[in-house]
Amino acid sequence: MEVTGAEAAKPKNSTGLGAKPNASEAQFPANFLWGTATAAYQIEGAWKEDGKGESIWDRFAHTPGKIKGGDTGDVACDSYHRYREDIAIMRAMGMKSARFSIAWPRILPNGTGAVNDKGLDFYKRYVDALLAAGIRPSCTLYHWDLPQALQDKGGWPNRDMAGWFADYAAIVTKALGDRVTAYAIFNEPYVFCYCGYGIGVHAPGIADMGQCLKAAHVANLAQGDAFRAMRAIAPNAQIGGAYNMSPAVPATDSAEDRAAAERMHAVNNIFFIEPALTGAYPKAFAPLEQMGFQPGDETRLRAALDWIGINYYFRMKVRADASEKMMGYRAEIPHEGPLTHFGWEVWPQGLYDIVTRIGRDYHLPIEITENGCAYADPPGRDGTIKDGRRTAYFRAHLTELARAIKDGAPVRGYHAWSLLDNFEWGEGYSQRFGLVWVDFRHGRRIIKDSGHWYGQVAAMGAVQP
Ligand code: GCO
Repeated sequence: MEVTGAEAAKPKNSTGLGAKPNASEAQFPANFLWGTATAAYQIEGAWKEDGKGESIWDRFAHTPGKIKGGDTGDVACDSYHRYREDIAIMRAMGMKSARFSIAWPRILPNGTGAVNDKGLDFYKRYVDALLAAGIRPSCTLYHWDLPQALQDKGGWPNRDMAGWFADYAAIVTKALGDRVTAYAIFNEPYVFCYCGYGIGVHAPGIADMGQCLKAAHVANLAQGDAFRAMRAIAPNAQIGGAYNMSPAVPATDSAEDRAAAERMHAVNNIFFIEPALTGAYPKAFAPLEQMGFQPGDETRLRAALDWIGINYYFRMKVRADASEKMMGYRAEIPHEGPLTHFGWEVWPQGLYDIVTRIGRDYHLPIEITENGCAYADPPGRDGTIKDGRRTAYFRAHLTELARAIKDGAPVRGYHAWSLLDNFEWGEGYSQRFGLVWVDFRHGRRIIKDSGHWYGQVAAMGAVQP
């Protein structure tokens, strides 16, 4: 049969978008953790309430020209006040796990020193409400909102950050340790180092690769120091991390492009996993001197992670390029598959590819900590939101995930990004990722058709035809 352009664009061995999978091929384990993910700065609002200190994202978003439309997280989804409504929605959708993050400046307004009890109390109430709803709290300690006071002392490139972060992690684990059993130390350390210090499109808005490399090394030291501090307080907690990952596809079969793809895998996918599990950076990329590596760091870097979180959105095509002095490659999102509103290629097989590789390389339990898509489908006259493309996206990706599990990948949970439409960093509120529509003017929430569909998947433990 001649393969048409559309067919050709469809990922090989994947259901592609809109295809009807055979439900028997998309079953999940009985105790699979179905969940959603959010982050403090993106949903909470209350940016200076109850003693909270300023974060680098407050400062960045209040700086003219940094965020599309001049949006800020000052109010966001107002989840600081409406969290019980959010949790009721999670419960109605049959969720079993909720990824949320702690805003460091709510706990330590100046980053170190006096603890703000009102901040700790908020997260204790949040966790208790999740537990009362039968939902496992999955707590991310750092999803990018650094106390501005610590950035004023140099931020992540400053080696003192490792100790300050470990102290903060200990305070939170002590406060929540009897209620929370699942922690992610960081969310996407590659992104907050590269986008925050390397190219400046994220807070604190610094574009200096030297500072980026130093920040990456300090973040790895902080991951190790925090892991040891948390383990000492909560010996039975599941302590891991959420890492952005894209399968690195060589642009051609040449040796140069294949080597470039491996360098990209080292830099983009495992730069914060290898040091934790081995004490050493990936051989494909280890600029130790530029990172400020010191004797003894190989011990401090170690963190015997209990699980690995994968944030998957798209694959990357990688081409060797000697003119790119630092990494020696250029990587781009291909446009062979359909594109989301954000312009990201929809490539479900990429989830299969990265999950099977990480499972094979590390043999640790995996949770999909983020996967989702931006589409702007608005409420119809009948008040429902017919976001069929988002349902097709999740159906195709979950089908690939079920295939990976069937082929032996140790995946125990999946968190859709995101529960709510929310503040999408530099894009402000222009990119809607939620299973739930948020009316940002009045705070109203409406579960989208995709959210109802996802709830049925969670109830059935299978992707329905
Ligand atoms: C990330 C962050 C999320 C984003 C989501 C969509 O992966 O960048 O964890 O905060 O909002 O991924 O870009």
